[in-house]
Amino acid sequence: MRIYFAGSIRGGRQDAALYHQIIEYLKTFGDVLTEHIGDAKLTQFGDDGPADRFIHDRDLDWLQSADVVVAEVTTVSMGVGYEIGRAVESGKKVLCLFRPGSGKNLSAMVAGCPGLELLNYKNIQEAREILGSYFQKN
Ligand code: 6K6
Repeated sequence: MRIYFAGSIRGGRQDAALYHQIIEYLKTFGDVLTEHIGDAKLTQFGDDGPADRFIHDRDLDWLQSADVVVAEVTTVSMGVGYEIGRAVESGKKVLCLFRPGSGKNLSAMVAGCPGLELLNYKNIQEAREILGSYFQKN
């Protein structure tokens, strides 16, 4: 199972530790292509890495090769929204995870999209339960 995990980078890194925990759990179900999203050293400001065009093309290649896209959508991120749209358009299975108690508002373009599954959770324990039953079914 090839899993593409999407989480905010330039949109803000306040959930980076949670992304790391989700990714560690996802690794029990398959290969996570985007493990770096949970790297605490990756900040929203770092611009000493590869060029944007390289990142875009590489990430889209990974996304197109994935069996499933799991997106943490609580921290608003234009890149994550873009990836979700591209994945839905390509007919990929897309699971979005959102924390309603975070004080953030989820875009209607994700909340109202019929091409994806959206599940609310409170903490990493609930996220693990959701992911466990999702990967049992899919
Ligand atoms: C590093 C630090 C600042 O900018 C970077 C660029 N590095 C990226 N490396 C890998 N994937 C990226 C990068 N920037 C965006 N992405 C992809 O978009 C990831 O797959 C994330 O799911 C999503 C994050 O988008 P933004 O808009 O929050 O950056």
